[in-house]
Amino acid sequence: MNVDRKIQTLDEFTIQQLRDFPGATGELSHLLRNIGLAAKRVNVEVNKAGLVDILGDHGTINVQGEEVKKMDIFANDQFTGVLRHGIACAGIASEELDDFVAFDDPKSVNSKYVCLFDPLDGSSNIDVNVSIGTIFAVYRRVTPVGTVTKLEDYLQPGNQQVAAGYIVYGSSTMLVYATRRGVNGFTLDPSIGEFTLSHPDIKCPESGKIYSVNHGNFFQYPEKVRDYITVCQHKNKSNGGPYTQRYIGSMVADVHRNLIKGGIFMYPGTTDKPKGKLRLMYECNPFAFIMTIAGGRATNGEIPLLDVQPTELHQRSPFFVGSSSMMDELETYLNK
Ligand code: AHM
Ligand code: MG
Repeated sequence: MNVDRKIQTLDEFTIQQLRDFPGATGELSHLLRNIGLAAKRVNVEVNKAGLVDILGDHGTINVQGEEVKKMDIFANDQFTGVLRHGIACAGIASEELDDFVAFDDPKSVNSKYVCLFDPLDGSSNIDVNVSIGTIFAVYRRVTPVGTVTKLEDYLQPGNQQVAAGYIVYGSSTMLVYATRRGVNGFTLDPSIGEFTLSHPDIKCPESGKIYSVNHGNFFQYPEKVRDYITVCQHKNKSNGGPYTQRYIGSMVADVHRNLIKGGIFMYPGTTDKPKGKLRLMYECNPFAFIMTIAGGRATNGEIPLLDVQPTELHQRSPFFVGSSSMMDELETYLNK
């Protein structure tokens, strides 16, 4: 088979971007390549999930007090493994691990980046063949290169992210990542086993018609959030409502769709869980960064999400993210 040279692989793309920065070391390209590699391995297993006995609860409870599926552990091992053995990552923090892992081999301590990730988000959807994903955030460490990383390297506000991205294992598998220069999406071409550039320079439409929220929790949401949701459901000349409600229950798939089509995704606090469900460091922050670079916005309901100073690796946060004009509309209610 002749490879069509119009295609651009993830590796080629990141290396080409480097050329614009003569002083760049290429570490970020390496790191993204490693993430792409782990994603391909996870993708193979996710696709086989219906065939082999890798489904089901692993029988342990993770640090969030939730049941862990086998695939969560497999994905965690893949991402941790490629980053540990690569040359671009000094340490990781994962939804599946209580504490961060500071790599202490000579290559890793000389790396300048740390990576935080949720290896398999929406994993309860695997059993029913619904899209799931991986989410990651990359920060430049604040401790000196040459030493092992410390907690302060991981507890940085989202506005310090160097890159963030996600992989959606769906009808096709896509890797989308953002740096300050833009957001680009790559679709896995299974025939050559490469992520290829399919969605260059993604911009989130300024407005949209989709709102995504768990309606089952409606009566547990703060009144201001309920008021906004009610507005979404009504005819409204100024915003072209009523909007369409779409909620998959896999944030990666829900926010990916809203990023491409325009929309708003919300996981507010509830009376039972005032801080909501989602984790700030490896679920909310990466999407807030991606959406902001793409022209949208994100808030925790009080301040821009990216400005939140984290205090714990696994802290939760209410989360609202989406098209800029829908976020404006939401905020008129939140600020009332
Ligand atoms: P997980 O990390 O246990 O997979 O949970 C995160 C997922 C998100 O992908 C999704 O948006 C949310 O949980 C759905 O939660 P709910 O069922 O409460 O609406
Ligand atoms: Mg998750």
